[in-house]
Amino acid sequence: MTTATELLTAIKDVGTDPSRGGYSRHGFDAPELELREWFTAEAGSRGLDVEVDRNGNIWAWWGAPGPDALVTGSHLDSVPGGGAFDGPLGVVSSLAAVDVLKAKGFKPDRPLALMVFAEEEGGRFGLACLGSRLLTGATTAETALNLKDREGDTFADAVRAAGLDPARVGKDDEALARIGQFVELHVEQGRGLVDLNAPVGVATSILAHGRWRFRFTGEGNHAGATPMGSRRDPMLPASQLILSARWAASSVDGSRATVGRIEPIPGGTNVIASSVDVWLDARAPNDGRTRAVVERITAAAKQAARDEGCGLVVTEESYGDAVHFDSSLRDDLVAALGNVPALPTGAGHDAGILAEHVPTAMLFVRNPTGVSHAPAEHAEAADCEAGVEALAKVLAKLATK
Ligand code: HGY
Ligand code: MN
Ligand code: MN
Ligand code: MN
Repeated sequence: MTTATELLTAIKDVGTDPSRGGYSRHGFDAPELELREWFTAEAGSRGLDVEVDRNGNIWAWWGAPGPDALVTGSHLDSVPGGGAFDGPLGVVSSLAAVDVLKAKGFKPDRPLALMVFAEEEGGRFGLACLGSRLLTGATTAETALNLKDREGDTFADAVRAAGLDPARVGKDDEALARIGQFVELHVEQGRGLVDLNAPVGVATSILAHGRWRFRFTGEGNHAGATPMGSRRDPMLPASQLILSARWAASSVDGSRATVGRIEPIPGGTNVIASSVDVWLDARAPNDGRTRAVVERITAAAKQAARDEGCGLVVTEESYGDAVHFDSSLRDDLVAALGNVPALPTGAGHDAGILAEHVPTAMLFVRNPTGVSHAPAEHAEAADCEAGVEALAKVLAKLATK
């Protein structure tokens, strides 16, 4: 029997990022590949049969593969400079829950699989939940294969380097059809459970959310030799976009808008940029409000680009409507766990992508800092164990006929 904390400790040195702090583990990069191998060995040592699907998602089977399998899992990749728990906690908890069930002599009455999804954060290729989107067809193979990382390597290059065949990437009906129900355990990414004074909760919904790239084009020139009145500087409308994101999201109830990444080209201190890419992450409780926020920001950015004589092209890189998790499966979780709170989340998850196709539920583990996507993300060992106990109970209930 290994605890979730012991398993997290075993991987604590993989993918640390001294310059950013925290972890940088991205889809099919060296640290993530090391973690995938580690998971494969851990699953193998528990007698689970491991396979990798066409899109690089890992499945570890307890018993023969599907149909109507009960599947649990999460992801091992992180955002740049992320915390130790977002993703890995769900993966290690699935392994620890198998230990708990095996120690009790439990045998599932239906196929049971642990899953590790590929590139959930989009930290390398920009598109979140890439493994689950490809599996379900929410993203096409063509779109995915052409995505580029910051070094210019494509997703096709990355899957090839990981030993997969790019020609087989894409919607995988056969693999998807094996999932009867899906449960993802995840560290909570806000203060919901802290405020409710509960170690574990179940998810009700995920905000509608998406990512948009704003490309402003101006005129590259010399910082000293170009008079202020003769400039077409794309950093000006880019700045207006950032300010508008705060203003627009503050004016639409329940919405959030963030600019966390900006890339001026060529990026020299003494160079007026020739173009700037700015990525907007916008979220709200429903489609209408999310679209309203993005429209307000876009209108402000367009006006600012015109004022500076700059061009602007806006590209929607990903979008997903709000997710409301299956209420009957949630009732099953609550029946297995007793009186646990149910709460919404502003974060996206592979569970949210799968929810369109199969009954899906999530378990959250309390995060005392309320911080996520940053090194301060945390979960106490006792709460991680409560999460494992809860997951084991849920798996036992759902896998007993
Ligand atoms: O960005 C998100 O919400 C997620 O953690 N991928
Ligand atoms: Mn995340
Ligand atoms: Mn996550
Ligand atoms: Mn010079």
